Amino acid sequence: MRKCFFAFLSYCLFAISYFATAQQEQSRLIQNVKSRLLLSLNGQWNYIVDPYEMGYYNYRHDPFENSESGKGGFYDDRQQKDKSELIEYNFDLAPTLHVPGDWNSQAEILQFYEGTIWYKRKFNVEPLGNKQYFLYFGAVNYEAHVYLNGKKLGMHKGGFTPFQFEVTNKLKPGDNVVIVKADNKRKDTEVPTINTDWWNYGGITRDVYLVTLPENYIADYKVQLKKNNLNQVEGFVQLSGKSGLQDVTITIPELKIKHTVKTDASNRAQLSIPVKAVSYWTPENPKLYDVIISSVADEVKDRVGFRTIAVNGKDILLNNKSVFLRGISMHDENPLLKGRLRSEGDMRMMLQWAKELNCNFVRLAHYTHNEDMVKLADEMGLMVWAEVPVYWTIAWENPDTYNNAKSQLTTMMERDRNKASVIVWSIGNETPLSEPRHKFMGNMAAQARSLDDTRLVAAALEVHRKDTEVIVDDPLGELIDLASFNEYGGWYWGLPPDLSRYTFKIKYNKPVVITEFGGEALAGYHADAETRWSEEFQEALYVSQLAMLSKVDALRGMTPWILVDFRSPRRQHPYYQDFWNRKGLLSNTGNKKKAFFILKDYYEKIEKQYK
Ligand code: GCB
Repeated sequence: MRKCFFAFLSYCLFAISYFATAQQEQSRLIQNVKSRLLLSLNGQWNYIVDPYEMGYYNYRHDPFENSESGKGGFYDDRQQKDKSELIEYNFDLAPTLHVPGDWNSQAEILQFYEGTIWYKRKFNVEPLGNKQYFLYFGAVNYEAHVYLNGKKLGMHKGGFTPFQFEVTNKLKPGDNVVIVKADNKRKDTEVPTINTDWWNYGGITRDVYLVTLPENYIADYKVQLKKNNLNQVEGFVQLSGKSGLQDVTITIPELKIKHTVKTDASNRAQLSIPVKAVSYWTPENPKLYDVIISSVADEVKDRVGFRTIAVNGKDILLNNKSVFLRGISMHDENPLLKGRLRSEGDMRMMLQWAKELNCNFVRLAHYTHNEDMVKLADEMGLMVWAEVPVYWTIAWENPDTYNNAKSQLTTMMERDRNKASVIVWSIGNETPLSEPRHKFMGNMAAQARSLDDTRLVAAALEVHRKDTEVIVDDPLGELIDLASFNEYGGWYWGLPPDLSRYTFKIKYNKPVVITEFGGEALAGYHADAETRWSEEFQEALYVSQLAMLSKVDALRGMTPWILVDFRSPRRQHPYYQDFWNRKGLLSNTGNKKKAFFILKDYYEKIEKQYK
């Protein structure tokens, strides 16, 4: 009996672990996917809104996937064969949504929708025997179950990072059907958790591709300057599968570099290449070099900038020169569409506004933004603060929550490891002090450091106050590179004229970067500077903040909150807000508020000082 029980137990454990692995997406993400042979699956996808998840669960609320026949779910795309057959859905008659794009901004009825939507699209392919194929998703918010030709490929959680499934042996010549169940229900153990100050846009929000690769393709690589060394490129090339020992060549024609190395038993080659006469990447000179990586079977091209970033005492050093981070925070949202940024034009608009503000830095808050955004920052000369959605009150003691956060951090860092613009990895925002949180965040910091020693690690911390002292002493500050914190003087505490009385007490001898300050104004609403919600109030707040912050000796940057008004369910005032957080320096229609010009002038002065 006992034996029987143990056999049963070990069977269960095996089943659970098998199921857990089978459910995961493939781990090593294709580096620089856009440079590959792609079949774009963007465009119109049919969709079914499914608030009760009846396409996933049967009437006993058991998943169809687990039932004996495995039949009945919407992933099957069944066609009615005879008139009497009962099928209570039909993708082909269903309306369509554009991919990439959130659903909230595409149909009025979906504006507040949180739950499951099923997507379907057909594509045509003639798979070749000597190629490998992957289905690649730039991002789906939040939980995605992906099916190809009625079979489950797997599941992915996390609304802002890419994932892929190998489909080499699962494609059919001719028509193929991909179905995605996207579910954006908020849950307290997820990352982010249920409470955020942004819109929970659902759906397939970023590009979808079928990627064709040769067998033994170049899966991943890193080509960046070594830490603190302007004359040495360091990195690696990782080939897929069982590539065997072989030569890999890195060519940077403009630098006259052609460097060949051998892969080892794990199909990996380490790189260490001396370089000279490099035109270093800076915001003023966003120089990118063509880099070509080739192996026996494959070749991939990238455009890479070379720069170093470090801190020394109170200074931030870009290529060994002290810089001031003239930044602005932004969400991944086009206010004109009331939805996620969908195209290069949308992204350029946002970064161009930052440029007009005289910025050299952007905080891509509060989660991983589109890879194209970071590429544009590379091209346009904007340094980037990249962040994960560890925001406010995460389930600090839940191991799955930690693993999820860690995996989102890892994926972001792997995706963007060759982008010169990214100088800071942020592990979270305004996380409240407690022992479990400190452990969680300490592990996140260690993970970030273990993956990349060439960039800074930071987080947006909180402050507390005693009389007129603003105190920054969060123990997490010891583990990160910047004294980076949010403070809402003049809005959530004090009024703009009071700020001149405040001073900062900062525990660490590190460069100070104010990751948020700001206040709300409804564009076009004019009154005196004492009247909240007026442009004049916001303007006075910026004037007072900048005067107060200028007294901080170690001030080396800021990313005020925020470039443009953004949607948030927490912002309920029917007249001033109407579901918009109005802290933007631009309105949701792109009008510049008065405070925009205060910050712009301030940055102009700072730029001259740091020339
Ligand atoms: C914060 C948060 C940010 C909010 C902002 C606000 O501290 O980091 O996500 O949107 O304040 O407007 O209150």
